[in-house]
Amino acid sequence: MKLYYSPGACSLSPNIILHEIGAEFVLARVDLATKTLEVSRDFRSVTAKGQVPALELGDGSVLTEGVAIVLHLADSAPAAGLIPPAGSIARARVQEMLNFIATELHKAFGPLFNPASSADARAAATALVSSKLDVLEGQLADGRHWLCGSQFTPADSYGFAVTRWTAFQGIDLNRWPAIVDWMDRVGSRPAVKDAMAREA
Ligand SMILES: N[C@@H](CCC(=O)N[C@@H](CS)C(=O)NCC(=O)O)C(=O)O
Repeated sequence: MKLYYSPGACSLSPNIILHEIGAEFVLARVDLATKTLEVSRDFRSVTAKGQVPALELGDGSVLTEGVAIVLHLADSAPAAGLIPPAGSIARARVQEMLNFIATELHKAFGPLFNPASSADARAAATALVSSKLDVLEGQLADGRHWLCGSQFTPADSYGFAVTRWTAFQGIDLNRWPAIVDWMDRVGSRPAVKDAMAREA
C-alpha cells in the first residue's frame, strides 16, 4: 500500500492506523500548494480531488476520504481490535464520532488555514472550532480514555490529527483539560509516535 500524505495534515490519521495494524506501506509526500509529488508527478493524476489522504491499495486502486480509509484499514485487521463489528451500536458510535470530526471539527479549521481570511473570518472560525472542542471535552467528561470509550479507535487518530492544529493557530488547549489528557494518551502510543516520526 502507498499512503499519499502531507506532513501535519489529516493524513496523519490513516498513517497512525497503518502503524496500529502493523501494515506494510510506503509514504508518498504531496506538496498541497502545487499539487505535486516529490517525483514531479501531478497528484491529481492519483486523485482528481487533489487532497490527502489517498491510499493506493494492493490492486493499484486508490481510496480517498479519510473516514473511508481508516474504516477500511481497521476492518482489514480485526485482530488489532480497533473497530467494533459492523451492525453494532458501538460501531455506529465510532462512525458518529468520525463524522463529527470530519464535517464539524475538521472543516471548522478551514478559514484559519486560508491566508485570504479576514480577521473577522478568523475570529468566527476560532469560535466555531472552540465550540466543536467543547463537544469533544463533553465526550471525554466521564473519564473515558478514548473518544468512544475504553477502546482506541480511528476516531482517536483522526481527532488527534485535527486537534493538533490548535497549536499552529494560537488556540490554547488548556481550556479543555480532558482533551489535553486525551491528546497526551494518544500521543504516547507507540504507533502514533512512529507515524509522526515517519512524517518528519
Ligand atoms: N474530504 C476529505 C478532505 C481532506 C482534506 O481536507 N485534506 C486537506 C489536508 S488536511 C487537503 O488535502 N487540503 C488541500 C486542498 O484541499 O487543496 C477527507 O475527509 O479526506
